[in-house]
Amino acid sequence: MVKILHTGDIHIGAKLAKLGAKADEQRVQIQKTFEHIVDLAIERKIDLFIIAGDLFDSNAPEQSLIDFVVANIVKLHDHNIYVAVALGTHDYLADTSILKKLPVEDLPRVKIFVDRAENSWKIPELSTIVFCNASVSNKTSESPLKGISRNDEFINNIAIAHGSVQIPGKSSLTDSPITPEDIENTHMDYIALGHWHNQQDVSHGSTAWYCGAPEMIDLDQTGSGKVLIITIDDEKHIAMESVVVGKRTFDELKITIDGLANEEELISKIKEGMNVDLIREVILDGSTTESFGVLDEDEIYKRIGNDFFYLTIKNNSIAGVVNLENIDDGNIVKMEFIKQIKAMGGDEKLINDALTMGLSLIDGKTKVY
Ligand SMILES: [Mn+2]
Repeated sequence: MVKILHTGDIHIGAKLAKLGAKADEQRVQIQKTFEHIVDLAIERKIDLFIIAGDLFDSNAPEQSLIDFVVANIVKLHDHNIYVAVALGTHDYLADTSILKKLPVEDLPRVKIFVDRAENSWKIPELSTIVFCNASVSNKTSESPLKGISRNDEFINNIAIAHGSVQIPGKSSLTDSPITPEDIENTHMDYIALGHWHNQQDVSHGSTAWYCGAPEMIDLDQTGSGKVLIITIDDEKHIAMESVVVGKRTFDELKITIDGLANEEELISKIKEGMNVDLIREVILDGSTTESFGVLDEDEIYKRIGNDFFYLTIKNNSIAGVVNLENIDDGNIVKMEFIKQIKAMGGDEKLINDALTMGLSLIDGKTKVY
């Protein structure tokens, strides 16, 4: 039996620019979550700890971050846990590669796959062999599973690959592509994948999963915040367990503004399910009614922004206007246009449509009922 913890895409040192003033706090959280995963591995008596690429966010992390990672790898090693680390697309193999320089060469239970010529690691104590090709570039059309095939001298055959499983229309051919056939043809017992930040099962003949980023690092991750614990028993039955380790979560909330009577109603919709560890992106569309008045985003941030870890509003809605007298914002072209269309007279709906089209061409925001 072998018990594996599979994580990856930790992105230690990520800039997290999209989180603005909250970026520092989340950067610290990424480290706390990594420590938590290490403690989980010790507590759960893991045999093999896998990092499937992008441990670091770049090849030039600060020294304190390197020391932090090394201390945690040593901790795992000293608890008799084998540690296998793959390069990713952010910390890929180059002269400047940070993973080449980690001072872990004296640790017999640690393997960092930085040598293209040496893509397997034999662990007789666990009757296990681990395969991994080092990523030499962050843009390649070569499959990271290239040339990997089963070695039956070992009971458990595990591969690590950082790349993009090919889904028609969704994935790029130069993004370290992995086809479903690549997965099947390796005949591995388990393939630990990294690169996608949402946890998912992509098994095809061989069992293969993306572990997902353990902590939120970008505003597109609804399936991050977890690691996988895989137990392969002596009969080769595989038990998969997904463990939540991340503190912050992300969600996207689409709200159509039509039919909302006022800002109060909009705020109560935005607040649904809120919590202080939630990063929420609200996307507004539709157009406001007359009673709604002018949407004041700053006011919303001021009132409920602090009830989330981070709240961001993408306003694609248009402001409905009934009373044309109220839209004099000093734009001469706009006011002249309104004057001339109104002077034409005739069918009211036709005039309103003409005003709506013209005004939205001028300022992109105004609709006339
Ligand atoms: Mn990544």
